[in-house]
Amino acid sequence: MNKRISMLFTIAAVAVMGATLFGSTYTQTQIGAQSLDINKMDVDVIEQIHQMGGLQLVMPQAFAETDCGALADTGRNVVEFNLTGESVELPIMGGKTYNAMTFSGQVPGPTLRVTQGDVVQMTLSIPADEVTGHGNDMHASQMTALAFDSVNPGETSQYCYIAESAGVFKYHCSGVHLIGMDQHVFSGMYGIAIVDPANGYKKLMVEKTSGSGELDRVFYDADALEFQLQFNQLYLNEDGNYDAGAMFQHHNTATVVNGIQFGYVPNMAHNLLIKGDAGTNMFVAQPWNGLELKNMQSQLLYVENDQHVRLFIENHGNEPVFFHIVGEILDRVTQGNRTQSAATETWLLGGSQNMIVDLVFDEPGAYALVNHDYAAIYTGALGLFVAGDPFNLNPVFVGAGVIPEPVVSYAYVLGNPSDAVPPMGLNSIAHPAINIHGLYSDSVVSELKADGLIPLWEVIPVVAEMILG
Ligand SMILES: [Cu+2]
Repeated sequence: MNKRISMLFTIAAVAVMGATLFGSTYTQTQIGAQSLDINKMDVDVIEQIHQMGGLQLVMPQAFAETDCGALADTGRNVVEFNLTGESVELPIMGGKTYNAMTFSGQVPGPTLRVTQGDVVQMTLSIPADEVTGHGNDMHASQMTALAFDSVNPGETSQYCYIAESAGVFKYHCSGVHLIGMDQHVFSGMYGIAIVDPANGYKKLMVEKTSGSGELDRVFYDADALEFQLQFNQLYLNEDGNYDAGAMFQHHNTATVVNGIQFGYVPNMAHNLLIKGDAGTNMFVAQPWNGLELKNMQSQLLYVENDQHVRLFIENHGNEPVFFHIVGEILDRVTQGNRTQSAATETWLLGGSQNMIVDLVFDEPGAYALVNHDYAAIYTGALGLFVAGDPFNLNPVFVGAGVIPEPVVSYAYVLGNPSDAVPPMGLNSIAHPAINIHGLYSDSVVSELKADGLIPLWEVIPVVAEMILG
């Protein structure tokens, strides 16, 4: 049945149902001479809907598929976003693994980045050998929720929408016809879509005092070095399977940032460079500490001093996130494309809520990003930004010939972790280098390596050799 005809049938079915519902008064008092056999109509309507495959199957076709063709013809920029739904086993802290569900073999799923007004063509494919169906509920869209319904193994679904609103938006698996949605999301099926404002981002204004205390304003260009931080929880039993009972009681097993507990803390290479001994931890929590952990080995987030830094933050979890950076003030908080606060210490994100934080790290140092809920801090929601050269490593790197001259950020030597770096968009400053870090399947790691990202587990021994002679 073609789309136009099926849509007409839908309209006809609704009209007939309306006549049936109002029939007892309308048909008999107003058009008594043509009164209908209501009992007979009921049977016809149900039979008609049944023949069409049910209303649920007709409506997505009428809205989603038709729109893909129509939107592309408007001349707008069309961005394709292709995802697969895949169950894989992924590591968790303590040398164990858990049974993860992923978008495209990684947790969180790939980040979509578009500009306000773009058309997004979202395609979700489920491999034939996948154990369950999956769907994709895209918070950046405004369309019938029926489009987000699950896709069976071996099948593909597609919908299109216009990214009308700027900001950060969650996307997540919708389970199998909504059943198991919690399991799929907490097993890893979540990600973000960043929609850049059509006219770009605003300059950042920071109030400062100077001289003997006069109030001054410093303006930073809209271009910024950007990171993405996605908060969530894991609810697991001993076998690494999702524990719904624990979720209902809000008893999480772990708190994760970009899928990993304590993913952005020092590792043995940092111990060696800063403490002179790979085995002496320089930080209280270093669980992902060893080259054999490859892309799972913890990494640090490097920024320059006096640089405009922009953070895209989403709370995918069941618990609030009290976002705070120890030793820093959040210079600007934006939600949607409206400024919510400036020069604030902490900002609260409820479940499925997001923000953009703009800030500048004035002094060299290590700054801890946390969910300032102590239960979250101690179960994994803790990472470190390192600004400038607080450990005086430039002479070490230059002396060993690792770099020709001092650098303004360790990112120029070691790169920033790939899972914390969003795709480039309007007003993005390119990261000096990016290393392979994240909760990835082996095939994702191979792809990133082929794309030229740095496998630090191969590079660090070479750098260490250069430094130690
Ligand atoms: Cu799913």
